[in-house]
Amino acid sequence: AWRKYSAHEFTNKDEFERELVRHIETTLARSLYNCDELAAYSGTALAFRDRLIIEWNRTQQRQTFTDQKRVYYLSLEFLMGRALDNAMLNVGMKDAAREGLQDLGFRIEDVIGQEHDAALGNGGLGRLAACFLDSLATLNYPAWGYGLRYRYGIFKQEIVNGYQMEVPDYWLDNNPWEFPRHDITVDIKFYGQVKKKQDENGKLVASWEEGETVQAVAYDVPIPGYGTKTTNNLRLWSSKASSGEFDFQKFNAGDYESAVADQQSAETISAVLYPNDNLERGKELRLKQQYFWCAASLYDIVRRFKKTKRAWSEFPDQVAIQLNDTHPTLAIVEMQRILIDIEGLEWDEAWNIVTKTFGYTNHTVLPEALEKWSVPLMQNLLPRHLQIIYDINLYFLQSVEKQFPNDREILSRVSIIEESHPKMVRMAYIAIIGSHKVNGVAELHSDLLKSTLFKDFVDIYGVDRFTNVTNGVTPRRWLHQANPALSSLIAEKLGGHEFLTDLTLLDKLEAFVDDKDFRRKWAHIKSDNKLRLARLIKDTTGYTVNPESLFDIQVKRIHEYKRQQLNIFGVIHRYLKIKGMSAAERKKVVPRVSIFGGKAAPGYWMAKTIIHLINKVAAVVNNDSDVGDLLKVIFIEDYNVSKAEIICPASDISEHISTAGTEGSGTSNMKFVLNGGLIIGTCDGANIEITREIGDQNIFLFGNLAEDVEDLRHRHFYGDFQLDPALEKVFKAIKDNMFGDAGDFSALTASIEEHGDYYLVSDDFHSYVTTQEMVDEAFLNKEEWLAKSITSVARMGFFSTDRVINEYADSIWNVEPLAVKD
Ligand code: 26W
Repeated sequence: AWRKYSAHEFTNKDEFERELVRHIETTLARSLYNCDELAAYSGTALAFRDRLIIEWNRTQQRQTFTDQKRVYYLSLEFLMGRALDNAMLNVGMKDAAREGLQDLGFRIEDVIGQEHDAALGNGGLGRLAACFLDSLATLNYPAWGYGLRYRYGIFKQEIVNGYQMEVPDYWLDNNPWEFPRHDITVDIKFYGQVKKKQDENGKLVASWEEGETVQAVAYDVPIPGYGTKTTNNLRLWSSKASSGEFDFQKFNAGDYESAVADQQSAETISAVLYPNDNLERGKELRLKQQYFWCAASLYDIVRRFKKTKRAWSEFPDQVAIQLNDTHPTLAIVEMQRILIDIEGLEWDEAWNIVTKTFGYTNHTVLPEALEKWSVPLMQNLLPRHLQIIYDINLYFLQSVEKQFPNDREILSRVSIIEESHPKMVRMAYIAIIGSHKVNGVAELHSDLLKSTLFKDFVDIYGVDRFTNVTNGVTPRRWLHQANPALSSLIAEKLGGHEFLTDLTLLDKLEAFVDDKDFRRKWAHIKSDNKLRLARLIKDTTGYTVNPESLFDIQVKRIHEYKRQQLNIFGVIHRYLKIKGMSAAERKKVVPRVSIFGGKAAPGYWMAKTIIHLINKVAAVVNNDSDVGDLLKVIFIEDYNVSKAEIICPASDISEHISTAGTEGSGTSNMKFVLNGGLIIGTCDGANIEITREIGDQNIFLFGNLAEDVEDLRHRHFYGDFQLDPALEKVFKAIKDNMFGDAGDFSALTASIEEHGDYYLVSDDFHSYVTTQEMVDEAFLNKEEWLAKSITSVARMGFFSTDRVINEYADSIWNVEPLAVKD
């Protein structure tokens, strides 16, 4: 009976055209005669949206009906990128759309290009959440994402005179992918006081009174699985003023301005994504965002659970909540508050439910990224939550004291409250204490968590609470969508596209490594992808690059620990070397294009200095006729998901060169290798497991190991520091104003020469430069290089988020996919 109402499904080109025209003429109220690319995009998006929403409705019905355990993924960031291409591929109607659009005179690529990226994230953590949603739906898990509907996503980066400028990213106009649910709202309270009250049974209970309320409104985004019937939901909360009598009274009293001001202040909560990556600044508005989103999401989850009329003890059998970093840690405290203050459970019973429900993923060991909130701030904003945190801490410390009766030190080390001025609440500790599993995102990272940051907690809880789930990427977006030619070539060899849902099937490619014809096609595809990137570079920077050159790419957030400075110093070294060569020697140089991209946090001065240096070096090198095509330096502005889809398939080599022990996992390393690029990298994050999978002959590793970092830093600190001689020459060139005013870069050189070289740039410089020379050498042997490229792709099966999600499902969430019959 359902089916006959789904009139807007289309199953072929003609039906697609019918739907497209219907949307253009009626939904958009446009005439076909003045239909531009933007209208064609909107019409196409609406046609596909109809399909998604039909499946979305069916999926939600099915999930409610079968009533099995669901996963809720709480993330402050979802870096989704564009949705249309993804919807077309997942629904499997892209060819119909291509032909239909062609009939109307449009190229599908141009239509797809009209869409604004949904950029509700900073970098790796946000994109990982988006890949997870794709895999959850593809694997038919009943799963919801919960996040914030920022009015402004990550800022748009413009480069002006070599400097980064930030422009607001207002992205919501005409966004067809979200559905406002004005009927799904939650009132969220802030401030106020806690009073003790007697309940009906005469028991003393805490009551959180007065304060201000802000309304959370749900916006739903459908998440289609690839080739499955599951379309899951991403629910994003938007803030607005509560429609209570509060503003009504002000309004009637003639205080119109202040009523409007209240409304604006409420809307501020979900206004903007914080652009800091790995730096916590302790701003009140950020804490408000976190509580607003956690409280709204939990209310929603609890409301759904209560409809089933089950006992509270069954909550952990119905609900798994995963915390994407510590940003949603308040959800633990809020859940405990709901259970004891509102539902009337005893503390222990409630706490048992909470810890069975939550899991916590840590993404970084950088100390400056660990969230701490000042006690006075929390006291003011969330007085009841602070009390509960104190109680969690009290019971926890009591049990630690029992376990380690003669150890005074451990109590202050593991206390949730840091005894500083002001006192601080350590969010990671709440997350550990309130979860049944804590995981890192790559083997080395998880090992470091256990041996350093969270060592005491391993002693307290045992090692079983701590686990590793190595990251992955979705092969749908990062192979099939970003690199359709390679995807088809692989499908041709493997006899179909099954590898897109079972990436381990790629291993069958190894049989073709020596196949001449296959190699030729493989090489062709790489060239085409490099051409595509060369066009993007021409269009956005004006520079012409030779696509025959070795494309060396480093795209990621700009951060000292990721060491873009090491890369650009290496580029300067290369430039100086070329300058010193005879014409005959220059003939032997392997032409190279060094490509950079990435945003600096607006307040991160050193990162901005690195961008500035890259651009100044580019200006000098690219205009030096001595050098010509032998070296080009490119900074691609406004690196984002849709640009990554063009960039990742176009690398010969990409750089993942963080100081050993600092990168949680890295995920672009996987995207580049999956697209047939090789890697130069340190023994850090998932580089180590990539090496294990693809073989160490297929990757260029260099640099000091994580186990040596502490000692090296210690030696620098005590004055045992020798600037690498080649790096010294690079610094001399900078100081001689070769790249403009040396004063602009003095903080950068000083951080290495004078301030202890915390990130070991000098220590790794020699090894980096010589490894780059090995890269040049290897690139000369085209056939060997191709063999490495193909072999690597064949061995990348492990790095699919499908594998990752299945691991979470088995070892942390204990959830099963929902079987769907056709
Ligand atoms: C509180 C400020 C803040 C903001 C964002 C602190 C930390 C973050 C994120 C954890 C930064 C991030 O994106 N981390 C990256 O997460 C990826 C997915 O697991 C990993 O691959 C990267 O190594 C890690 O840097």
